[in-house]
Amino acid sequence: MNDTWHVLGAGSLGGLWATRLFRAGVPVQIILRNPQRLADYRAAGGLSLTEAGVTAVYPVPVELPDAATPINRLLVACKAYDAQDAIAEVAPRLVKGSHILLLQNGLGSQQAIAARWPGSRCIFVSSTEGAYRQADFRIVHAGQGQNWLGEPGHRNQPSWLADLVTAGIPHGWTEDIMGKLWRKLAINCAINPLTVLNDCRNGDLRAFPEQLHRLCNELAEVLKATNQRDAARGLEDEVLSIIEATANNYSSMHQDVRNGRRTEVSFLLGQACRTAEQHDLHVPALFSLQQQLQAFLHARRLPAD
Ligand code: NAD
Ligand code: KPL
Repeated sequence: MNDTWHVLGAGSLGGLWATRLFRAGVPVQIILRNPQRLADYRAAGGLSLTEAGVTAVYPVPVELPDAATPINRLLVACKAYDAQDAIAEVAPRLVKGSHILLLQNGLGSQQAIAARWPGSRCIFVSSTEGAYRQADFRIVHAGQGQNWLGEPGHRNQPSWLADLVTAGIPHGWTEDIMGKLWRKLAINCAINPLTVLNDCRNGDLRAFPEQLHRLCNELAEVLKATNQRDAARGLEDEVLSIIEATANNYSSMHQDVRNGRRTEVSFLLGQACRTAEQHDLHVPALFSLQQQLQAFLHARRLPAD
């Protein structure tokens, strides 16, 4: 069995995982999109990771999607809207029973991937670690956090979790990965769009207690309708404490918009609104937020889905 970790997406989170695995001596191979990216990577001299102000460069091996080696373990670290297409490019190399780890935020892309590649085990990951790209192949580890891993309907922990221990990647195996993903989605829906529409830091949302209250109530109804009662409990309290704990930060969606990048709105607020529709829920605050956000994105020529 080939135990190499293939990392698809050498951006912020993919780079953070790949460098930590590589420096711990775990076999890892990054898959870059095309020959141009390969040339850029070679020119950069490897992948650099800055942690607590200290930078080191790691010559993590790279390859193209059409390389010949089979893939047993694939870590997909692309944005949710790129993940399916990216996997399709390496799909002929996936061996039967291979494991695909999906790091995407929000929901929707994971289920679509699990349905499209039934011959692989899809492990969903909910990450609260923070990383950003200073430049291409230059990653900054900006926030400590946790990676929850799980596979809906499966209890068995994969043996490769030992590699995460070796690499010092914080993690926990959970039988309730859908609850973790839904909870994070709801928190992102309550906070991120409002920071975009008001062009503000998370802490500035203290000025909108009634809107937050309405949104959290509606999000809790959506969670309950999709059998996520535990994830609905205490949602507003957690949203308010995250606003305090991250008061000086700009949300990830705010940063995407400010940098003219596509957001993952379709997998966050879009997913919440689609789920509400499927269950005939009356959620006026969520729909109004979605409409305002879509108009805002259209006006800036950014995709609204
Ligand atoms: P990113 O934009 O920094 O990195 C994505 C990478 O995927 C880019 O390097 C891009 O070139 C690459 N990519 C896209 N299509 C590809 C293809 N076909 N083949 C090869 N590479 C391809 O994104 P990120 O911030 O690392 O986020 C990845 C996912 O992790 C998102 O869903 C995000 O919401 C989630 N997440 C990120 C963080 C974080 O702190 N960055 C934290 C939690 C969750
Ligand atoms: O996860 C976040 C993000 O910015 O995406 C926070 C701000 C913690 C909650 O929405």
